[in-house]
Amino acid sequence: MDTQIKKVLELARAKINSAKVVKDLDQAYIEIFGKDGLMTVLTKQLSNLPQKDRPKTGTLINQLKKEIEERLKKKRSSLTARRSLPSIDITAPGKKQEIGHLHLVSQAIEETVKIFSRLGFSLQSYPEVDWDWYAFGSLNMPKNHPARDDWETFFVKSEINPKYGSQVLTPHTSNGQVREMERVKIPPVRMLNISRCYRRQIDVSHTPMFHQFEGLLIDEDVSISHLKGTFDYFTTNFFGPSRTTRLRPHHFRFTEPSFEVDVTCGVCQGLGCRLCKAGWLELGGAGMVHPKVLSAGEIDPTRYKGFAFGWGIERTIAMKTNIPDIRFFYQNDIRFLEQF
Ligand code: FA5
Repeated sequence: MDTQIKKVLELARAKINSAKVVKDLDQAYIEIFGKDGLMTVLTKQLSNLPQKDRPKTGTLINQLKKEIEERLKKKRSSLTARRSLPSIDITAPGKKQEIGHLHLVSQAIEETVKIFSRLGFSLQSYPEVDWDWYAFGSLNMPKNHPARDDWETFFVKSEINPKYGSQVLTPHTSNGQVREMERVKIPPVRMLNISRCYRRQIDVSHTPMFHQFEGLLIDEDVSISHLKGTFDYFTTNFFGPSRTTRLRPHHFRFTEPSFEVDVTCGVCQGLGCRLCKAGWLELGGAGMVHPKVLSAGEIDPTRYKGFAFGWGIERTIAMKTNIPDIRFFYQNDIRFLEQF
């Protein structure tokens, strides 16, 4: 009987080892423990043994059964673990990598910097959270100016500085004007300041966060014709040669005289259409730097003059590409962004 037990172990081991998939193992189980299986036949033979030999042989058969069951269990878990590994189909066609690109606002910023750098303007960066003094006070805006209204400007909870006042999220890039004068000290100044700005506004042409680019040029003998020439250079380079600008009288506290700058409409080329009504679209504000602002920056207004302008980047792009609603820029809809 001992030899038979050894033989059954050998045969069972061979069957278990040769199983390649779980189905093979199920078959091996039947061949070992099934109705006519190796173990079943072996166990039946126990009754043919003399009574005295039965307990010892019975124990051996039980040990054999346990060992075989253990082997089956191990093999089953190794086969199922292998089955759950991801299979790689090396014949499948490869997936093309999508190549992204800069957001259209970033593209416009890069282009704007390039155009103004050809005129000698250097890019500067000033705080987005700034003191009331730089955002308003130094720009000749009195304490009761409507731009300081809570509904227009985001105020930051901070200590009040005796000289600079409270802090705000800059509502425009003009906060860079006096900061740039303080940095350069002695003109000439040719600054381009591009930054995020914040106002409590939202509709087709307003977003609570938007970008402006601010130009500031200070030197001796600077006139409005320099300002107009600078705009024409920018618009022909940015929008194409068929677009021109015009200056329309306006009022800002920090420029005198002040203008709104219009560009000919891209849809009707200045003839007048539903979008622009009279052929012109507004781009931003501009003017000759107010003597009080030069003084705030400790620049002698009797010797130096300057011009400044501040345009919204989102609206400038919308005018180039005829986008009807600037809120699209920040909805992160890939179908919109992929078009640019
Ligand atoms: C100003 O912000 C002045 N600082 C511009 C300036 C600079 C004048 C230097 C003189 C000298 P204004 O509030 O008009 O001006 O804004 C300028 C431009 O910013 C607008 O024409 C528009 O293009 C853009 N803009 C203003 N508010 C928003 C907004 N909420 N969302 C998107 N663009 C805006």
